[in-house]
Amino acid sequence: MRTTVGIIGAGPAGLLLARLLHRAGIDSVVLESRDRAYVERRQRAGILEQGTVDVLREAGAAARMDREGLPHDGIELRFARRRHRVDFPALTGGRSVTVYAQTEVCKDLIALQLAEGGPLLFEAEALAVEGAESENPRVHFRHQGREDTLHCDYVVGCDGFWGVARTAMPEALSRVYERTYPYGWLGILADVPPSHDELVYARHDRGFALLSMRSPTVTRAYLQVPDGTDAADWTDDEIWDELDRRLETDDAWRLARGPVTAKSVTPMRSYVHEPMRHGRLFLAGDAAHIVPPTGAKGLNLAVGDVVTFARALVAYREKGDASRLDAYSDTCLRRVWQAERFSYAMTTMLHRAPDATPFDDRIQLARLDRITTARSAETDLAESYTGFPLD
Ligand code: FAS
Ligand code: PHB
Repeated sequence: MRTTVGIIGAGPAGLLLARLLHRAGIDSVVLESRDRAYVERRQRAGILEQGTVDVLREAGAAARMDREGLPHDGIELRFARRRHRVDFPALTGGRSVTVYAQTEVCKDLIALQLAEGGPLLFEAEALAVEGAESENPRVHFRHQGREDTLHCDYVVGCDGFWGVARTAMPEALSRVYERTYPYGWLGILADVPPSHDELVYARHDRGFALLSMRSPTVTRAYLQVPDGTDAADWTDDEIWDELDRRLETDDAWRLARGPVTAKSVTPMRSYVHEPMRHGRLFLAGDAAHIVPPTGAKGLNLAVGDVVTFARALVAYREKGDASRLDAYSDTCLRRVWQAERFSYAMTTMLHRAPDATPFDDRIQLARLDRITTARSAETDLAESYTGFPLD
């Protein structure tokens, strides 16, 4: 099998890359180890930055997002029973975000790829990447019980944190930066209209809580839980009771409860692998970096990486200018580290560590007080949340 760009992984990074390359007349093949149903069902991110929305529109993949996505002009910070709204357009000169689930983005891109794009092989597991330092790297993969090789000009590893691509980066050239957190998120989906029209991020002495949504009738909510928690240890009533406690206010606001249709625990990690390129092998998305979800950056960073790669490859093929390809890793890492900074700041400001002292509590409240009383601090949050410019 032969192609120009071999893409490992059909998450948002791999699928969007295939779409952008298709639109630029560059052929690619996507190898995905799981089946279509799994990829389309896997609950993950829910917030699209302005830049991501713009890219999906440019790629002709936004019809359903424009119909069903929920534009949001702000979020609410909640702490010490206080409520503070962060007005994105007012603080950023017009930027906002859109609530449209990652599952839906993937469904839209898969449908387009199968209808118009190059090969997208499900249940095709990449086993190894070879020849990254040569002009024709190869991906060995297993599909329908048979091993095969995909010969490429470039390989882009969009295979997530547990993928195979990153293992092909020479250890001697690799630098890893990591932080793990002593807590995770217990996330639920519930068939009940969201109790607030924007996302609510709550800092509470009992731990963090987030009220999000998937549609006008489906609530998505998260609770900070100790690392290693099993979702089955929490009854639905216990989850609603705890959300009620952590989202408490002084006014008449009330949390509406409903049937929980899914619950799972997500561990929290900050991780960056440098560099994001080795020869003809490029890493994009979670294959190269992980952010804790508190800043809603994961999916959006993955989009940023593949936009940078696609534009760089087009510049090289059309103008013979390799400078953007050569700068791929540095360009992405500058954006990645800003997202790591913001996600770490939101996480440490809003989550209560098991060994937190009264001093730590006060510092968190002081950080929140600063954001809610100083326009400069509030603007930094709004700019970071709505997204860093794509190159
Ligand atoms: P993905 O992990 O989405 O996709 C990688 C793909 O590669 C997968 O389909 C995988 O099956 C495939 N693959 C792996 N190994 C392979 C191999 N050897 N061969 C072929 N295919 C292979 N972000 C938020 O903003 N909000 C959230 O609430 C949120 N929740 C999350 C919950 C979880 C459990 C996780 C893991 C992440 C969450 N994120 C969240 C972050 C998430 O949105 C990621 O940033 C996003 O999925 C990254 O997209 P990709 O880089 O495409 O990687
Ligand atoms: C979500 O809706 O899944 C979501 C929203 C905001 C976050 C994380 C997750 O920060």
